[in-house]
Amino acid sequence: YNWTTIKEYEDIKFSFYEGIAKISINRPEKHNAFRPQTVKELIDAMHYCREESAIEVIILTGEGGKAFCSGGDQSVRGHGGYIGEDHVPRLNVLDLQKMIRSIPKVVIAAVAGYAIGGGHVLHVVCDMTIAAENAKFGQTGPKVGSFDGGFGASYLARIVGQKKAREIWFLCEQYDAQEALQMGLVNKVVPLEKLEEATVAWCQKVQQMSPLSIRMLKSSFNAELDGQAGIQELAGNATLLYYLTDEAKEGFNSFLEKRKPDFSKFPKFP
Ligand code: 2NE
Repeated sequence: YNWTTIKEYEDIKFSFYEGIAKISINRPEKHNAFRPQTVKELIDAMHYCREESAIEVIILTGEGGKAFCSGGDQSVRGHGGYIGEDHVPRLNVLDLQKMIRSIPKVVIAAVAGYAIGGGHVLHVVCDMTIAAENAKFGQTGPKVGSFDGGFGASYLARIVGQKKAREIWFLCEQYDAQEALQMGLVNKVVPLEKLEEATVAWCQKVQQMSPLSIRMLKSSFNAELDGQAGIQELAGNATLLYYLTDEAKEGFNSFLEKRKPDFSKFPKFP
């Protein structure tokens, strides 16, 4: 694939091919562990993806074939969070998780090697996951003095069930690609050398679909789980659709024309 660079970063690669954006964590020497800078860049790229209409589907992946992401970079963990150049402790990956969930485009995780700790949660919050045969999944929080009780626990439990999610967190074991497939944690397993091809093929299938339909579905799936924030997202999309109607246009046109609105001509559905 002829990926062209969208923007240069320090810790990630961000490229484009025929409507597909690929965001790839590029710290293979640390199994793609993220530091605050990495997450800042991921957030920036995800924001770009949201705003850029030429981007229809997003792939989240890791460079090197040995790891998707091994979670927070333990070497920069300090008092109260992960510490960057500004010396401020952060857990900014939580903001990234929310962005992946609420972006109105499908995000597919392409996992080769380790998806561990906070890196595991990143694939969990993606809409779909394609795993290479060498993929390894698991949480390590209770071993390394951490936990993700947000999407990392409750959403994980919605995916694999309460018993399995508790096992994943309480035992901190690693699961291979086939085990992950069996528990519904990933959608598909492919040989490592086919990972990109399989992921791009799924992107291309999604690209054939109605974007508004995909957008409504994604926010509908979220609404069921995300409480008022989920309903807000779905309702925002309902407002978007309403703004496209002549009925809504009559409302603001009447205001601008300083007259009473006439909604009588619009259909009343059963
Ligand atoms: C991923 C795993 C199991 C791989 O093991 P192995 O033996 O294949 O590789 P190795 O030698 O451990 O790792 C290769 C290099 O990557 C670094 C290692 O230190 C090593 O570097 P050198 O010693 O060769 O210089 N590396 C790997 N993961 C790293 C990390 N997360 N931070 C910094 N350096 C890392 C094995 O590497 C492993 O268990 N890694 C740690 C996984 C982990 O505990 N992650 C943090 C969980 S907490 C979290 O992510 C989190 C959260 O719980 C809540 C909110 C936000 C984040």
